[in-house]
Amino acid sequence: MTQHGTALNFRDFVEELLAEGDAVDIRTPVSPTLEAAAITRRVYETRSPAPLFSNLSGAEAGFRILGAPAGLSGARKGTYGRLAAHFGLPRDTTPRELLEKLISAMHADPVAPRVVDTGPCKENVLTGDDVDLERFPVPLLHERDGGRYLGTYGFHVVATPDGRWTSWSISRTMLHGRTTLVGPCMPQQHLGAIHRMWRERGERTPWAMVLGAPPAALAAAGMPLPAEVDESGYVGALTGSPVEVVRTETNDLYVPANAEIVLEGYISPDETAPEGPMGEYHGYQFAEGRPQPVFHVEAITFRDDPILPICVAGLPPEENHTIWGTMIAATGLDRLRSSGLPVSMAWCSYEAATCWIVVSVDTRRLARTRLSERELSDAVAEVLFGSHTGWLVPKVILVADDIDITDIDQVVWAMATRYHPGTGEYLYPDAPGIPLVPYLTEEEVRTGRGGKSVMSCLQPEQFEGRARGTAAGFRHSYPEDVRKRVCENWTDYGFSATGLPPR
Ligand SMILES: Cc1cc2nc3c(=O)[nH]c(=O)nc-3n(C[C@H](O)[C@H](O)[C@H](O)COP(=O)(O)O)c2cc1C
Ligand SMILES: [Mn+2]
Repeated sequence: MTQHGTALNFRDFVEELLAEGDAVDIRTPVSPTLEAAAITRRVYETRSPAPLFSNLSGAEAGFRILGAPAGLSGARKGTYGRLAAHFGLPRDTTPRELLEKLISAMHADPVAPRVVDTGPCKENVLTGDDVDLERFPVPLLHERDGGRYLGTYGFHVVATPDGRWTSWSISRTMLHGRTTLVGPCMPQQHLGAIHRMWRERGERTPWAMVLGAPPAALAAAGMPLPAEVDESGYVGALTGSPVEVVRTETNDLYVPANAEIVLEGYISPDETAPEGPMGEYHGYQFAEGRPQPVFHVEAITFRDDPILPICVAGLPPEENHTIWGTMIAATGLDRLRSSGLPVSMAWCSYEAATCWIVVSVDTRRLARTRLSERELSDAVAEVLFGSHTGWLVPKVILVADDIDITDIDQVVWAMATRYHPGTGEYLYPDAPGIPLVPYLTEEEVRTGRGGKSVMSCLQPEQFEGRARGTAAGFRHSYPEDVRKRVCENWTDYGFSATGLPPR
C-alpha cells in the first residue's frame, strides 16, 4: 500500500489535474528539445492546463514529462487551483488561506516521516553500468541554455555528517554526463551549507535527488524554513500524515516511497564543471555560465512509466513565483508577525518575479506603536533582511491594509498614489542578499551585499491611524442597498454575467 492523495502522491496529483480539466494528456509526438518547454512557456503565459507529454520523440515508451506543475489556471478553474492541489486544499483556496495553513504548520509539532520497506519508486532499479541519465527525456528548456536540465522541479536530499539534520531543498541540476549532473550549491542555502560540512572533512556528500516528489514535500523543499529544521517533519505537520520514505539503494538516505524518479550518489568535494546559463526566475537569460559542483549518480530508481515534472523558468508566472514566492511570503509573514510588528499580510506578487515582497500594515495597530516611517522600515528590514527568508528577496514594499496585496492592480495604485519620491525609500546597503538579483552591480555580487530597500507606500496620516482620502470605487462610494440593487439587476440592464467581478 502506498500513500495517496494529491499532497502526498505526485501520480495522484497528476491524475486529479487531468480529471479536473487542469491538465491535458498530449498524445501527439513532442520533442523534449525546446518544443515541450515552448509549449509549457505558452501554458504559463496563457494560464492553460498543465501539459502532460505522453509521447516524447526519441524517448522510451511510457516516459513522460509534466510541464507547469504549479502554473496558474484560467479564472474559471480557480487561479491558484494547481498550487492549492499541492497541499490537498480545495481549488478555490485564497492566497491568504494558504498562507495561514502554511504558518500554522510551522508552529505545530513536526511529524517525522515513516520508514517503509519498499514503494513504487523501486519498481525499476538501475545500478552499476546500467546507470544512464540519458535514458530519461532530459529537456532543453531555452534556446540559449548551456545544457539540458533534468532537475528543475525536484529536490536534493542531504544530511549532516552527524545525521541530526536532513535537508530537502530545490536547486536546479543540469545534465553533465551519462552519470553526472552539475548545479548550484550556494553556501547560504541548506544544500550548500551541508555540502560544506562534508567538504571540510574531505569527504563526499552522500546525496539523493527526488523527481516527481509528493507535491507538498516539493513545496516545502522550496520553502526557506530555518536551518536544522527537517522539511520532512514540516510536511508531516502540514498534511497531517507522516511522509512514507524508503532507504536509498546505495547510501544511508531516505526518500519518498512513491516518488517518480530517485537519483542517488554523492556530491564531489572538489570537482566542478561549467553549468548554465539558464533562463532564470527573474525573467532574464544571461550569456554566461559558471563552474558548479558535480553530482555523481550511482543508482537510479523509478516508477513504471515515470513522469518527470519540469519548471521552465523565466517571465512570471512559473513555479519560482507560485511556489517559491508563496513559501517566502509564508515564512516572511510569520517572522514579521512573531516580531510583534503591526503586519497583517505579506505577499510576493508573482508579477514581480520574486524580487519584491509586499507587506500590509495594520494602520490602527501602527498608530499605537508610535513608530515613524524610518523606524518602521528599519524594524521590517532588520526582521526580514537578517533572516534566511529575507536573504532571498531584495525589496520590501509597505502598504496599508486597505489594499489587498494579492491584487497587483491595487498594489500598483498604492505605489503610484502613496509612495513619495525621495523620502519614501530606505536603503540597506549592508544587508546580505542572493547574488542572482539582476540589477546588482559587480561589486554587490562580489560582496553579497546591497541592492536592498524598503519602499513605503504609507501615507503620513496612516502613522496616526487616519487616511488621506478614501477610495472612490464601486465598493467604497455607494450605500449597500444601491450596490445590491445594481448587482441583482445586472443582467437585466443588458450586461453579461461573466465579466470580471467588481472590486
Ligand atoms: C522551481 C524552483 C526552482 C528553484 N531553483 C533554485 C536553484 O536553482 N538554486 C537555489 O539555490 N534555490 C532554488 N530555489 C529556491 C530554493 O528551493 C529555496 O530558497 C529553498 O528555501 C531552499 O531550501 P533551504 O531553505 O532548505 O536551503 C528554487 C525554488 C523553486 C520553487
Ligand atoms: Mn532547509
